[in-house]
Amino acid sequence: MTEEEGETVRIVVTAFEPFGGSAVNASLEAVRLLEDVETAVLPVSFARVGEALRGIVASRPDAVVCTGEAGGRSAVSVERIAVNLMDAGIPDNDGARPVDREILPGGPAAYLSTLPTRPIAERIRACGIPAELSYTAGTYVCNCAFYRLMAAIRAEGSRIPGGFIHVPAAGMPPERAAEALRIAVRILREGL
Ligand code: PCA
Repeated sequence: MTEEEGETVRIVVTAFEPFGGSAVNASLEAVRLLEDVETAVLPVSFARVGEALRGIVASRPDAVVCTGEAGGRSAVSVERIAVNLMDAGIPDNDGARPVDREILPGGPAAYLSTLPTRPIAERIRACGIPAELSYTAGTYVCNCAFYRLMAAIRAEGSRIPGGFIHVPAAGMPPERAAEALRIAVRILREGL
């Protein structure tokens, strides 16, 4: 479809700024290489990331894929579940370090990704890039962003696909991580 036919599909892919004393974030290095998607950089802030995501969802995109880097993982992790818990091992970029706290007090215990997670992981692997389905996005800001994204989509009464993909913090070249994200975006476009 062409733009003239009014069928422009808006897919927003977010990355995170560096945190924890690092000068770079692998998600940002990868997302910078993407073409034909809208991109946004999220703050590594428990307090501020929700507002940023609500703004993105309120702009009525057709899909939102959040990405972040995962230390200690060597494969692209297609996350399936966000939990209503903050347990920060290190302070976020605002100096906050919540422990044993709910993201949304009284909110649902968890949200599931509405991305086609299994096809995404399988297609990335088929292209020779290590990828896996993951059942925890941790309890730091990435999980919080994933949870806030799904809550925002729900609050808008929207049914758009949304979810989270972790790329390895180290050991995977940005172009390879970007290729994995392009595959995810392609699958989303096929389904929209
Ligand atoms: N990774 C962190 C937060 C930002 C990022 O890129 C995480 O996995 O929670």
